[in-house]
Amino acid sequence: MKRREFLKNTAIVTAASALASCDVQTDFRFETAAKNGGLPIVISTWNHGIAANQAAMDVIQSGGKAIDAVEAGVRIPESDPEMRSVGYGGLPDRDGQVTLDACIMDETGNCGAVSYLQHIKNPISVARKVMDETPHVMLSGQGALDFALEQGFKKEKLLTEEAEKRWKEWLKESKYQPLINIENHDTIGMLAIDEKGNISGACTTSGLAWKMNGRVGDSPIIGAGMYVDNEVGGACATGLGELVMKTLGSFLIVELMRQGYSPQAACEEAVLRIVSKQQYKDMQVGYLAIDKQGNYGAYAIHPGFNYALHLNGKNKMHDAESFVKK
Ligand code: SD4
Repeated sequence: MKRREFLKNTAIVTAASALASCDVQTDFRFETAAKNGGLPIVISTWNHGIAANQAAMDVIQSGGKAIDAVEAGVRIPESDPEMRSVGYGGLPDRDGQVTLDACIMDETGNCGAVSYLQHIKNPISVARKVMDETPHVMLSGQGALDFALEQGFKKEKLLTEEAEKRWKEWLKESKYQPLINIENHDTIGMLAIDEKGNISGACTTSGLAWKMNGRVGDSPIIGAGMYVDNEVGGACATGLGELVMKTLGSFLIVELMRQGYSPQAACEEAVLRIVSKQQYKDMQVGYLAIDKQGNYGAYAIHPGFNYALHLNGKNKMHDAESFVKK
């Protein structure tokens, strides 16, 4: 048996025993068929990924690098006040504060992140500055804001009238309950490979609406919300960050691909790690992955996760397969 098959079969046995020992449904099946891709490629989460992919692919097609492409791409939903879950216009925490998380990683393994950043419209560009201009990986809260202002970013009010109205309505009941697939435009996670075959990724969010003040999710955590290894591939996550953080999902997916899993099989295994141990009934997580050749994969806990794929000159939405079937 080839090593790759052996590893995959071992994973299936492990998965089966995990399921047998836990009270979870057992209609799990590996959708292992690789989704064939190519280069260059840009893939990103949810409907807002279409416009973001286009901005990223424009950078690549004009000879730019993947790292510049992913930054330019995710800035589009960040700057859009209609997007309730990313950047400007994002829904606030339960105290009415819009707090942003983002991370970015390039083909050399360099990375930067910000968490609990307030008042700055494009946290991904602050994360990029952390990567390029500091000896650190992550800045948080007031320190991240001070750094952004030093770097010339503008302090702005991010809570739009509409988001404030929604918050005031929420306050009437003040019930915290994460929702699955909110309106199909959640966190944006993006992965890209440029003409030179280099891989980069970005992830940015206003996090879960009505979270506790101070809560930071998976999106700025390198290896949780996003991870890239230029020898192997990249992965990114959306959904309930707590579930992603507990399993370090994006790092896991890249390491599985290093062992021979296809991007699709790696996303499925990462979802299985969650559902075999955690309550997942009302909780969504979606993963995207690409390998070095531009093959891609997507998988979620529940139906409803979709992603935008820019490949071979076409930029289209696709529905991801899921652990729970429709
Ligand atoms: C978080 N993962 O803060 C983010 C939110 C998200 O789809 O992705 N929602 O937990």
